[in-house]
Amino acid sequence: MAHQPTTVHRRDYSAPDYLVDHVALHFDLHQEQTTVHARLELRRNDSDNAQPQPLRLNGIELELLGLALDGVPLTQEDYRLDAESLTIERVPSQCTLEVITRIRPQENMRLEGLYRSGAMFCTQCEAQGFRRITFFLDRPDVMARFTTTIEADRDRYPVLLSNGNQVAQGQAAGNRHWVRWEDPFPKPSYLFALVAGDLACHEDRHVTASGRTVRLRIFTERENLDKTEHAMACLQAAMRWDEATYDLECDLNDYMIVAVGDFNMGAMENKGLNIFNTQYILARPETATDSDYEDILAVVGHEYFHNWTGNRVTLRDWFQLSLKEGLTVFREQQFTAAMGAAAVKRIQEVRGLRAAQFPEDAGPMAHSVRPDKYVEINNFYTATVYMKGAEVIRMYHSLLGQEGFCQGLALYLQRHDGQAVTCRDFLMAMAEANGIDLEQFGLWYSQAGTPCLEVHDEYEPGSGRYTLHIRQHTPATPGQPHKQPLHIPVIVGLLNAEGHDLPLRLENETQAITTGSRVLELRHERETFRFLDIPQRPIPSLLRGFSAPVKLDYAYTEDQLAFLFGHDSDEFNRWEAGQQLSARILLRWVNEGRGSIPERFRTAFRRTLCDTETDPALLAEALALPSENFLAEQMKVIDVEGIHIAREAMRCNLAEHLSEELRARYALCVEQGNKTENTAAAAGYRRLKNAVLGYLATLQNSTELQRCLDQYATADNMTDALAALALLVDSNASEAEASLADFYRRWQHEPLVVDKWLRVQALSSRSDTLARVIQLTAHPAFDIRNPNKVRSLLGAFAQGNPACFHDVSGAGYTFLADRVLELDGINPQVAARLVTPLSRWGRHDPRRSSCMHQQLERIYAQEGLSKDVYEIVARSLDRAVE
Ligand code: B3K
Ligand code: ZN
Repeated sequence: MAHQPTTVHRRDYSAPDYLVDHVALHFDLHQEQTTVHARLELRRNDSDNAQPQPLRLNGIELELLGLALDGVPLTQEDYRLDAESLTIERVPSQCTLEVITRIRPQENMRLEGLYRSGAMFCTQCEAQGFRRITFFLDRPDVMARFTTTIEADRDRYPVLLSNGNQVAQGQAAGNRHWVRWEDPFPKPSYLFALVAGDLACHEDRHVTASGRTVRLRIFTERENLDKTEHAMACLQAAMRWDEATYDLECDLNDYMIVAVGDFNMGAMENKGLNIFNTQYILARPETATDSDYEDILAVVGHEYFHNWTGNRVTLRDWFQLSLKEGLTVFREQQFTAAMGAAAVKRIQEVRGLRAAQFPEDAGPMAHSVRPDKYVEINNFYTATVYMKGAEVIRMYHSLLGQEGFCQGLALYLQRHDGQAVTCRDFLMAMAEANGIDLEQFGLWYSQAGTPCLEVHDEYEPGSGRYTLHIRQHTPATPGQPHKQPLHIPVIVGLLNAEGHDLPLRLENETQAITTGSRVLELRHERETFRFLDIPQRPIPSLLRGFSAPVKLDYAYTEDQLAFLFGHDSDEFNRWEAGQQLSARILLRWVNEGRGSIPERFRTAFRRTLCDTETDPALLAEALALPSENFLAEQMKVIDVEGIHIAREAMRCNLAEHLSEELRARYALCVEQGNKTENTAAAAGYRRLKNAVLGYLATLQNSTELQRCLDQYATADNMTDALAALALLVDSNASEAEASLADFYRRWQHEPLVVDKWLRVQALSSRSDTLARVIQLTAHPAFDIRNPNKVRSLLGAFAQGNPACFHDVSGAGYTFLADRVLELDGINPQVAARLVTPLSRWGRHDPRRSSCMHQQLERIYAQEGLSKDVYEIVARSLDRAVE
């Protein structure tokens, strides 16, 4: 690395020197180039200051064609231009600046700013893409009213969209036309959006609680119009839910969504004009799985909820990112839970948190929910900011209850509507609306690392006293050697020998809480809670619903875990006990050599398998063994092979012993699935059926192989077809090739289905997987410029297939580093995501860790590395980023 890119620090924040009241944009879109004419109405922010600051506008890779101040053209002596900005030394305290720039969207492979996806133009401005469109005060605390005129060829781009309301349109010379949009709400530039294309539209409407009609439109390429039903229903459901839950209505007459095939992330909440990755909009049962349907509900909801938590009230600076993201993820979680299967949702959230955020918090990239510094802000759209951020919001909710939380949110939105604010403003609103002190709670924003709770208990039979001792401890993280105790809500219940919740009365209380659970609030390093009138030694059910993002250490016996797995009234903790129990056995096998499966575990597993009362989707979660990545996190030095072998052995062993029960359950799921009309119920049966099929396939006999082939051949939905295909690919059976070829032939014209075809091969545990992935990078179906393809093939391989990626030869690491370097010249944002698995080098055995380290060094030494990749690699190698 020739020079070190600069680091931005949170402590250096200062208010903008200038504000933009209004901006008029005119886009002239052509195939080879686009001209952008911007008219900025500027005002000095510090007008009392006698020494006015120069006007400095952000701008990257823009060709400046013209500049005029209050109508007077400026010459080169009047301004300074460098690679990232345009500076004018003196401007009047109120003025109009006109800027004409030329950009080349068709060459934009970074997919930031204005770019092309297929035959259309679209934008992505968050976090700092707007500065690639025109010179601007591209920071979230500068909120302007936007008027946008788009001019383009009438045939190629009949649809021209931007934020707000369409206010005018007309024809222009040369078969061109134009449309003008006006956004009534002031907004930061990161929420600006533009789309131009030959798009089809699915239109519907929503009548708000107060009786206003909002026109809803989802735009896609024509061939995808038949896949927008579900997304539309999700949008309407989200609108109703936010009205019913938080009394928040859509504030626009028009709400538009556009689905594009080339997108760096999931979706973007641009005001009134959301732009989505096609993955989170398009679905038909034949092309999308049940989990795709669920993801669409979550992401459509998420972007809609941002309209209040993010857009109406926005961020002062990018360090506050979790203010909108953590809060909006939490709102999305509440919404999807309300739409069905709350416990399954919670399990998946916690699985995700443990798979992505816990390792981040324990590695070189560890940062707090409100980070203190960054080199490239796009690197901080992390699991910590999003997922741990949502857990922080959930803890407010646990402490305040739904009503108190609602009051706090209402105060926050009312107090800060139209403003750009901080995480602290949110905390103050929550505290004031509820009349409580949340100062200590604020540490959740500034302290990185996953706290650990060590719990001990004592029971005094004579007096009926049961005592919980809880000690909290947060390990050091880079730059934060010492941690302070946090304010942590721990929801607990106590089970008697029959498995029922005991009434809970703490010392000094006159009445017991009879609902079974209660919130214990930790504030000090050590806390003691003494419960009275406990008739017998109870089994504690701790951290119900995963009430805080912490690790729990309580010396459960395996019998107790099996008991909780069978009886806990908290569905999350039932699942959790099962996971802890199987993890315990598996880790024992890894460390001490394989033994037999304890009878109590097999019995518990059988009971789950034969349970016909519980939601089948929940049973599927309970039958799934902890992932290899989860098990890896529990080890000091990760034993990749040992974990893989132990986990496969346990799956086989369970299948061999319970093959009758598995077959019966498979048949029952098929039968029940065929009978039901209800799509959610049918999805539940499918999930359980495919979990069961996974066990049966480990038997590797011809009956089970045939079962997979039959399911693949007869499936009328993608969920069943893909589940069977994945098992066939894993099985090494000769038929697998034919199925893969069949799948590709059938779906090669559906990019999202081709993504699944790539992913299923990248995730295969077969020993030739790396060779196959390498081959696939040369297949016409793969395109390194398309982020979905990169994530499906390369991302899935490096993150989701530890056994193959960590092949002891180190070939997986070299391959990944090569792809990172190749992609860095094309799309740095996606390249930086791809490098993350290498950053965990410190967790592996000496041989692997030195191979991984070597590849990081190789990337680091590359000339002209992007800021994005540089930052991740430098931090991973512990090279100071100050
Ligand atoms: N706010 C966007 C993420 C933008 C990422 C920029 N690198 C999507 C979301 O969280 O809703
Ligand atoms: Zn978001």
